[in-house]
Amino acid sequence: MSGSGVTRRAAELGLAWALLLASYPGLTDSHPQCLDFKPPFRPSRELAFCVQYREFGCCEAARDRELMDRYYRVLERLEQSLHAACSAHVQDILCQECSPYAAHLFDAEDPSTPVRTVAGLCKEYCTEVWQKCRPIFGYISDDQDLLNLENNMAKFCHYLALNDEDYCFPRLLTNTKLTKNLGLITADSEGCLQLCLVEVANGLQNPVAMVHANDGTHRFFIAEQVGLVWTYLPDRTRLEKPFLNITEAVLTSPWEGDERGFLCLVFHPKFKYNGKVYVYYSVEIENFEERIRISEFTISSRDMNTLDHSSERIILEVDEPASNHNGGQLLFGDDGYLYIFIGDGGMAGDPFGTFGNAQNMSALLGKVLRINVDNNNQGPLYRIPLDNPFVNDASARPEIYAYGVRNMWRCSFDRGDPITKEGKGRIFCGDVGQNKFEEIDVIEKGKNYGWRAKEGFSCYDKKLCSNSSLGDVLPIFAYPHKLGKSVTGGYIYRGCEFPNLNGLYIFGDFMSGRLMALKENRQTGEWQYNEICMGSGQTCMFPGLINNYYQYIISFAEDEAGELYFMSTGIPSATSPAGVVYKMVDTSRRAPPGKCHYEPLPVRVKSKRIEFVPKEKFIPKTVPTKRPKIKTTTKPPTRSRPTAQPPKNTTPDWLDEFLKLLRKESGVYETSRLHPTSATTKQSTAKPDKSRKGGKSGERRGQKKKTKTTGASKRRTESSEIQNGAVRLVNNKGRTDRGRVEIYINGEWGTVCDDLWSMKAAMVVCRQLGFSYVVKASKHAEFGEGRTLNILLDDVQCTGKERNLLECAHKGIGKHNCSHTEDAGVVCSQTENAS
Ligand SMILES: *[C@@H]1O[C@H](CO)[C@@H](O)[C@H](O)[C@H]1NC(C)=O
Ligand SMILES: *[C@@H]1O[C@H](CO)[C@@H](O)[C@H](O)[C@H]1NC(C)=O
Ligand SMILES: *[C@@H]1O[C@H](CO)[C@@H](O)[C@H](O)[C@H]1NC(C)=O
Ligand SMILES: *[C@@H]1O[C@H](CO)[C@@H](O)[C@H](O)[C@H]1NC(C)=O
Ligand SMILES: [Ca+2]
Repeated sequence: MSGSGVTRRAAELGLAWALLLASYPGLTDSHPQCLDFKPPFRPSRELAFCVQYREFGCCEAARDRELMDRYYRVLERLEQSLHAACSAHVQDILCQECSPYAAHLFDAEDPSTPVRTVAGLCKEYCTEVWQKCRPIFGYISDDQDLLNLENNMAKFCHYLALNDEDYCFPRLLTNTKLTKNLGLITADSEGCLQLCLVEVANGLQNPVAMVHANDGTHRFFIAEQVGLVWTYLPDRTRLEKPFLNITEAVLTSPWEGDERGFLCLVFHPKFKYNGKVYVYYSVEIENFEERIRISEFTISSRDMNTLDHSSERIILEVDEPASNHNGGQLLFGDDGYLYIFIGDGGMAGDPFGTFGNAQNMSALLGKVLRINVDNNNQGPLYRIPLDNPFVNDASARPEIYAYGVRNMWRCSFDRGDPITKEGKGRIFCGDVGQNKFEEIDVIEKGKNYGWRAKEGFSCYDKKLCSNSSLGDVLPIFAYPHKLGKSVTGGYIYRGCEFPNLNGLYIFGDFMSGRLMALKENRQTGEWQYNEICMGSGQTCMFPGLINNYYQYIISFAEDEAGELYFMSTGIPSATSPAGVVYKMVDTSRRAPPGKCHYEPLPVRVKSKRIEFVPKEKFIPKTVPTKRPKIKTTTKPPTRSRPTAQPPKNTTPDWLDEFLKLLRKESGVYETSRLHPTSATTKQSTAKPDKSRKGGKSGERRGQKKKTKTTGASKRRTESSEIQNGAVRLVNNKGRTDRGRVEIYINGEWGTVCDDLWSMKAAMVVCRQLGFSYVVKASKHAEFGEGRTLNILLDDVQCTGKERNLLECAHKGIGKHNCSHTEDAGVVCSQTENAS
């Protein structure tokens, strides 16, 4: 990329920020934030001093105690005669550190200005305190600039005022805009819950699943549809050697929307003791016949981060009459049994046999199965749990746990409320619909979920549907295809970090990219729907958070601690590395600091670590986006017409249908404009129809139109064409303007030694990254040691005009007399006077 290109991009970014600020003149959105740049919380112990912030604020009891000590020290120094008039002011002023708006009050959000020593005070209040209690400031603050103004009230109070008048103390206490709904999830005018994201992993090829081992290590394992599983350490570094590589055995293709492939893995609940892992994938046997296979693998005895690839034992195989609807979920229940969620076998309208597979109890397709894989080293590979619902029905397969399902794509067990355990053990599934409705089901033993008699709440096969012995269970929720065309089931949030999300079932739609939530009303048993959108305004303006994601939501995940993630991609092809894993973040309230702390058990690593480098960016947004309104449908549709064509039948028919669908969609969603013309350039034999997958183009949700041009395909070329001399800044503070300097030379990233490291060299780096100014040339590994990398440059001497560090004088690539304790860094800035 040329230098002028970089500058232009920087200029655009600057413009975007100017627009953002212009559209929020009075910061109309409330933005609670603590001095540590994190959301406020409810203290875990009662506060004794700053009691007005005991329900919600930024102080734990320890800090409250320190403030009380400070208060008494101020009073000790203060003349006795002033105590009566001033002690309450001293307390109020000190306690603003505990306000949920502390970051605003202390002007801590803008890193280019120093954090204040005294909270921003409204002019009237400041005047009053100055007149009555002027000496207290000398005991509260050590800011000489402030104290020098002490004799001039106007200047003094001007110094203490905030640019944003709404936020000053004490006015902000009575500003209903700021206090209303404080501590609750921010919802926009249409009730859309505003959440934010953290990028956790990227560069993945259709990441279909992310699971943990439940062994205390807090590792996570991400599976790609091609048949690769990667091990990630809790600090998000990836291990170079795959956990599993069965790409040779897995049947899939690069065609967008191909549903075949490696679909899931799950760790045995006693994995820690037996080392067993189960996987679910597509295979081709002779004559192009296809099957799904459920296999067992055992952990390698030499490396706890890889499976023993020779240990595979096939537990179960099921013939797949068509290449779509392969199901693909494995879960272990609290009962220790393995639950398997299998699709109806494919094509449209479950056409096989007399009334389809899903209602045919002799078929395993279209079912939820439950088997016992414990103690299977001798004897049968699995056994039937004695209390399976159909063990006594000679005409039914004994593995069946529930039936009448179409293509359940992503199911989860509810962990239950963290305190009461209420809800524990419920199974939630998203069942992909035919051509009208997508549904969410709660799976119970022996129950019929209706397909193909019903789709959602409505009849699909009228004859079956009117049969009084159907006895089916309706979904807890269904949505029409106006809102999305392929549901991706999620999780009930039961994590620790975001108390407001507890009990919300969060799921999405693969086609429309919509994120959604259901919350149970425990009195009525009804499920209340809310859409989830990316936080607007300042909601996501916390360090390290982003507010946009790629549209094709493939799967959701929970980590070992119960925090929630999802995976999506801009290009839904099994060979396109455009997949990203996001962690969901609610900035309305966090758990009290320390509450969610855990110590992962150590992991012995035998392969190379690949450090995580986030690529996604926060995108300033100004215009709230409109979305179509939801209406829950309980009425049967006027007609049900299977529109799908058989698979492996590449005709323009389905493409036409598909394109129509895309065009229709592009009319509906302002936020998500698809590019139908590009779909004609791709070949496909698997028919996406209204099934789990399909689609085209790398749109992002939660992103402004203006930035739309940075689509997935462009990003792809960027990442695969890193130029020699490219630099990146690495730090653990989630900041983009500072960090350890890492440089890319001949295919590897490495560090730079700080010998002779100067502002001029730092200037070269900052300018390269689009910043106009350099604040600091940092030395001695201020931003941490890049220990996993090689030290590539030393004795770098620049004039400041070079395009990159390679053009400066240096000792030679890889030649140095340094250690990582000398890693160089920079602090850059867009403005001249930053500190
Ligand atoms: C996976 O295994 C195949 C051979 O079976 C090999 O060609 C490929 O390079 C492996 N991939 C990785 C990432 O190790
Ligand atoms: C039910 O499924 C079995 C196994 O696939 C098949 O042999 C049988 O013909 C089906 N029955 C009906 C009524 O379709
Ligand atoms: C209704 O379903 C039952 C059981 O599946 C079946 O035996 C019966 O023939 C069906 N009746 C009609 C009218 O299709
Ligand atoms: C490395 O060499 C440079 C001169 O090239 C010297 O200034 C510096 O002190 C040396 N550093 C160490 C750690 O030996
Ligand atoms: Ca159903």
